[in-house]
Amino acid sequence: MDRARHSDVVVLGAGVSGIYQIKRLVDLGIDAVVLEGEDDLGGTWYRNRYPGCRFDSESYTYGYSFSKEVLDEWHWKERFSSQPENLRYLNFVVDKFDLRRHMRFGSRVERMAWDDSARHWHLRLSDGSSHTARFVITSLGPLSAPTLPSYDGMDAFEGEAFHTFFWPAEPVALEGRRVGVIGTGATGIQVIAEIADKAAELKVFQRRPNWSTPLNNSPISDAEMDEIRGRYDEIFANCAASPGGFEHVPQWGFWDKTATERRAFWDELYSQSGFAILAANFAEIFFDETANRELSDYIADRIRGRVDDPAVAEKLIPTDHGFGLQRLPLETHYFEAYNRPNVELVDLRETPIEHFTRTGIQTSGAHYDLDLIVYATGFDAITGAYDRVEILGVDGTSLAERWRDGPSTYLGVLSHGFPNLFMVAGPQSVSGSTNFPRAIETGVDWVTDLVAYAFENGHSRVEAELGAEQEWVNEVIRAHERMLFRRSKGWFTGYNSNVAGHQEGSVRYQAYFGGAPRYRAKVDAIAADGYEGIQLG
Ligand code: NA7
Repeated sequence: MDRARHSDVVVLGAGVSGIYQIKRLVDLGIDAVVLEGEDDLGGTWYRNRYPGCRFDSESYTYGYSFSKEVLDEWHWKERFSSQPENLRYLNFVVDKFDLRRHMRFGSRVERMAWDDSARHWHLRLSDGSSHTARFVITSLGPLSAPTLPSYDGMDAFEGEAFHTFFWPAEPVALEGRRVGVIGTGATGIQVIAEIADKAAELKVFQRRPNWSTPLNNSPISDAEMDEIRGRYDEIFANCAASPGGFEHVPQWGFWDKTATERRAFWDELYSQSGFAILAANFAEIFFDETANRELSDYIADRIRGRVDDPAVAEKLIPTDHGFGLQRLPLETHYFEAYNRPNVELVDLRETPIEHFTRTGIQTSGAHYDLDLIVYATGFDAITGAYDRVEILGVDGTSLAERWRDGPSTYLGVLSHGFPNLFMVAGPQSVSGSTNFPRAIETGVDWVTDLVAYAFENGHSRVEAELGAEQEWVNEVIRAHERMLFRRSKGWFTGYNSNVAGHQEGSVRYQAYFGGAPRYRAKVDAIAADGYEGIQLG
């Protein structure tokens, strides 16, 4: 039998958080390795190669803040950088710190079981090999478990078909081809806008429309980049002080303005870039239905103003949720795509998909002949990546079972019954609700300090206390229930029509919505207090 390799710490995943995590561990001289299932590093930015894939966060707020050298040397070329550039950036960081030698690619962990007598995790990889580790840190990513619909006959389709997550690395021909895209979330909206003028025909199969506003991307010149570099301390301080981890900050005061003043303010925000319209808006829009309704009406008018056919415009306007109450996709000429003669919106609420055929998709209204079908159908978000590994804790308890009705964590980092397992960007942390890298730096730093503390103090077993965990879950629930989106059918509330238990009517408390500053204050206070709520043995 294969002898298991051992590392003091195993990090799962070489994406944005895994890269920073291994950097911190290596700097402390801790024996650690990253196991990555893919053939190379990059996580989200390695996989999602679909046209139009890019940041919705300002590039310079998304990059790592931990290294002055990286900040000085890296030039972001666009305000919202694209996937190829983002992957280059991650490779640049990894090469700069020579981190690749701490990463094992093609190493997908299928099963991990806690051995309470040996006080280590036993990991089994898909190639049959084993690994043991005192501590396991998961950097699995919140959006790394793609999901497909299950329509009859999907396998019978003889053209090309793939999920956006698996868009091939080699160029995919679009010219002269009839393309169908299923899904109009953040991904669908990016890909549709980008390929509308490239495909011969584009059919968009839309179930529920999403609100979407202009990204307003632009290049970053050398001079601008110099100015950004000079401002990095301020930029990161601004991000740290804002609830969403952006430079945009919401303000209370909706009712202090007249309706005319509010419209003028929104005109201004609509022409700004990124999430300004969401995150620099009146705070009331997240809590007060009347305020949210007025803003939604404003955005609906904007959509009407951009789509030539009024009937199509109405189909693109959400009626089941208010603006900003699901993850807001940002777009570049998305609505104008529907003014093109080669683009057709197929409203699945009027004419549902009945089944697939060898040559396309049959709805209740028509048959659509297609050469390529793109599934932009989203992810089993936040907890899906955990469910896809068999994780067995104390007494063989399965994490997937324990979380069947929703995750239960202490601070989004630990889960009772699963000692020495630390999650970076885990469920019920702020990473699902804020500018991701800003949140993961908090998570990685905190986990690294805890691991170092355990080693320094000879603790070989670190477990969340059940009572402390329940209190945290209650805090997560309270923060969630205050917000208008509490019943929205989006991925950050755990909704996914294609995953059992995540469908309409189930409420899953997936992320902490109390804001990044409050989260950071909380976890820092707990660390300062000798890790209150955590049993160290
Ligand atoms: P999302 O936001 O979950 O969107 C998925 C889309 O796919 C959404 O429009 C769904 O419609 C649609 N969908 C899902 N299943 C089906 C079926 N069975 N039939 C028709 N349409 C379907 O995923 P994204 O990838 O766009 O975005 C995820 C995150 O990735 C994003 O926030 C970024 O941060 C990166 P529905 O709304 O369920 O009616």
